[in-house]
Amino acid sequence: MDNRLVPPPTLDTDEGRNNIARFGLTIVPGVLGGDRLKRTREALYRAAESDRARGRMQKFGLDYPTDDSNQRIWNVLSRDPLFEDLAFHPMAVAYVKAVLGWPALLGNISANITGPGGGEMVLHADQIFVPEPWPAAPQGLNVAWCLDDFTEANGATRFVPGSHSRNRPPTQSEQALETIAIEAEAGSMVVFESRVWHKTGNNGTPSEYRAGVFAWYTKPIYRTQENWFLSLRPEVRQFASDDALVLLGYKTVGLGLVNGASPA
Ligand SMILES: O=C(O)CCC(=O)C(=O)O
Ligand SMILES: [Fe+2]
Repeated sequence: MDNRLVPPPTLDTDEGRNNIARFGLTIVPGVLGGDRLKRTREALYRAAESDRARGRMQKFGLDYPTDDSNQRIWNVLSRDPLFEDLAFHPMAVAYVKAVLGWPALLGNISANITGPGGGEMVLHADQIFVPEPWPAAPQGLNVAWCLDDFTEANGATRFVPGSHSRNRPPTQSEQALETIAIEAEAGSMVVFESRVWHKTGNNGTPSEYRAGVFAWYTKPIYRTQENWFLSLRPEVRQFASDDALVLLGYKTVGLGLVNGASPA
């Protein structure tokens, strides 16, 4: 009997799809490495530092209201082209197509940095806005890019094993359920479907920061969390691939039309 709660990392996409069906998630190791990982990490920490210096530091609605210890950097797509490479990474898009179907939308791509003493987040499922009863299939997919190692100690995302199969959000009393850390090396992608109950962990380390970039995709009937038409840096659309235009809502069928036709 295989009692694993978190599947071992795999580069095999069929195995990854099976992992998502069975565990709610899969870990893809070493997608970013070497200089690319270093530069992406530096770009994120630079954006975070700039937000702090300009008094633009933000948090997330699902952080506890009394806790400002985690820093959210919204819409990283508009902060540096390196994040376009994450949002539209062929491996991420392949999982989106396999799990959600196509077309799909990029709801947002934002980062969460937790530092020493950083607090945990409210336990939630990302498809919180979907009216109940939930359809039998996930309505979204989150691709978490680990720019630092994600460890139990430094606040790795934690989840409730099997929660995706409950097909509903957690209740108040279920906030206290036991969670497991999703540990993954820097450069990994953690792909989890939108019904998984999860949260940022507590960062109990004296000096470690844990940066994750969360690319959130949905089926195309849902409104994007970020309003790309207002906030996207124009070059992203100008140089976007066909898949990226679909994900941003510029190339569309049936919904989001301009005078009855796809805008791009
Ligand atoms: O920071 C984390 O580990 C989790 C973030 C998260 O749950 C989210 O962005 O929806
Ligand atoms: Fe989440």
